[in-house]
Formats: sequence, C-alpha cells, structure tokens
Amino acid sequence: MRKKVILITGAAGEIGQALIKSLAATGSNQVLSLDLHDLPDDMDGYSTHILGDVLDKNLFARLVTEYDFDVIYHLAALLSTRSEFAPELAHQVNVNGTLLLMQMAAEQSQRRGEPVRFIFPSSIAVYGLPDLETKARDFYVREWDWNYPTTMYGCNKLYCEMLGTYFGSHYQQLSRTTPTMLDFRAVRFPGLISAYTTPSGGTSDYGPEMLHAAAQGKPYACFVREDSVIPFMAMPDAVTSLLQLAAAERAALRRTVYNVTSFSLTAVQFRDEVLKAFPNAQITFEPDVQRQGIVDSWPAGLADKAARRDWGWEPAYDVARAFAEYLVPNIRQRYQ
Ligand code: AKB
Repeated sequence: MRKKVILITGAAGEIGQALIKSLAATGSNQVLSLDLHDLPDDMDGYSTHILGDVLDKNLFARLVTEYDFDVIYHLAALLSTRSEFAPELAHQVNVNGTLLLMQMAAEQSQRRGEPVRFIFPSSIAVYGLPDLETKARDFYVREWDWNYPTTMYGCNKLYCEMLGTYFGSHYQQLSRTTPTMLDFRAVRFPGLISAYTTPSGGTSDYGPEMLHAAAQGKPYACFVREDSVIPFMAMPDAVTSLLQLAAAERAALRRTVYNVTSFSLTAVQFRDEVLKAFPNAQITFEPDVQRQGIVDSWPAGLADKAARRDWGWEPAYDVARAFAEYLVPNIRQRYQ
C-alpha cells in the first residue's frame, strides 16, 4: 500500500523551509520534501527529504510506486533575475518540471479516483504594466489585468497557471473515461520577506536584502530607485495563504488563480522601516537599469478580493506588525 504524503518540491528554498516548519508545528509527519539541496541541519526530522531534480522522470516514476500524493506544493523554480541570465534553464525547470509533475499528479488523480490537490505559487511577475503612469493609475491590479509579463520567469508562471487550469478541467478531453481531474489551485505572491532566510535570484530581493544587511551592520546599495513600489508580504502570511488555499472547499473556489497581498511600499518607505529598527544602517540607492525595468513593470499593488471572498484570506501582518513583531525581533536574534 502506498504511503499518503504531502509532497513539497523546491523544499530547501525560502517558502519551502517555512512551509515545512509550519506543517511540522501542526504535528504533520507525512511530508516528503524534494530539492537539489539538503535542508538546513536544524530541520532534521521535519520531513523525509529526497535529493533530486524536478526534471528527473525516473525519480517520479519511482516515487509514485511508493507514495500517494494527497497534496503537492510545487515550489521549485528559478526566480526572475536568475531566469534572465539563464532563460533556457529557467524554461526547463519552471515549465518542463511543472509539466512533468502535473502529468504525474493528473495520472495519480485518475488512478485513485480522487483529485490530487496541486498548490502552485505564482507571482506578481505575471503582470507587465506598460509604463509608470499606468502603474500609478491601476494601482491594485486584478487577476485578469495586464497579463503581459516581460520576464522569462513571468512568462513561465503565467503559462503554468494555464497548464494547471488545463490539467484541472480538460486533460485528455478526447480520450478520457474517468472524470477525476487534478485539483489545481494557485496564488500570485508579491515580494516575500523572511526573517530567517534571504532570497536569491529574485528581483524583489532588494527589500529583504536591505533589512538583512542592516541587521548585520553591512552597507547596502539598493538596485532600484527610491520611488519604486511593489507589494510585499511577510513569510508567515505566505505560508498561511498556501495552507488555507489547500484546505479550502473545492466548491467555494470560483477561480483557479488568486492574488494575495499584504502591504505596498516604495523602496524608500522600506528603507525608512529598516531605519526605525536599525538607525545606523547605511542604505544607498544605485539603480540598475535592467532590474529597475522589471520592477517598474510589476504592479504597485494586488487586488485580493477574490481570495478574501472565496477562502477567507486575510493577511495577519500589515507593515507595522510585520516589522515590529515578526521581522525585526527574529532578524536581531538571528544575527546576534
Ligand atoms: C522574484 O523577485 O523573482 C520573486 C517574485 C516576485 O516572484 N520574488
């Protein structure tokens, strides 16, 4: 008999680590984590960890004989800046890896006659605003607005959202005999900020980088202009949103893809929050034209009404609480 598990790919990344810890705190001992890298030592015993690649068909062929995936959190991805330097690799990992996993999960759904829940973190990178005037005017974008990504990562995420919708409703539509489909659900995340990990390869990284540098007494040159604005969210809220979406009643979900957000800040407002906690922080602004272009194309805010309406989404951390209660105390402790 196959063992029922929750599969987390990209488990050693920022969201993966936070999600595994959160599941472990609820007493869940059925997490199978997968990543190219080991989990940190302090996460020993939190999951059954497998070193592996999301592009490895043989690995998945083996895993399905042993495990029954009840929920899959497919977090493995190359982020936006890294993807611009390696677009072909990004496409392989972000699209081909997702396709492979969706196929496996769709087939497993049919075999067991019960849908596998496939939870997919998408991103503000799926949006592409044409100019700063439009960005200021259409401040809070809705899910269907401005779906014109300008990055390989954004294209990959948007396409995978569509693939998920396809696998959830139309897979094998001409030959299928069983109606059991994949249960695909996605959230579009803003820039995420963790107190315990630092991001790598993203373009929203200037926020968390500024904060972590300040806490370590290191100078930081922010790679976007002072007035650059995007939405952000503290990591605990990101994890809560994934868990809540996974737990939501299927019948309540009127969309497959939902915006979620917490607060929008300009880079200079972000710096000012950092300075409140670390008044001696040395933060300068040295915009990088290319990365600035990406941030300018991302929305200033996300309209998350649908998530609030359908599955009760509400962030616990606004900007004040995120800094005062989660980020600053935990980051101070981390670098003490
Ligand atoms: C990135 O900057 O690439 C990510 C994202 C916004 O999805 N943090």
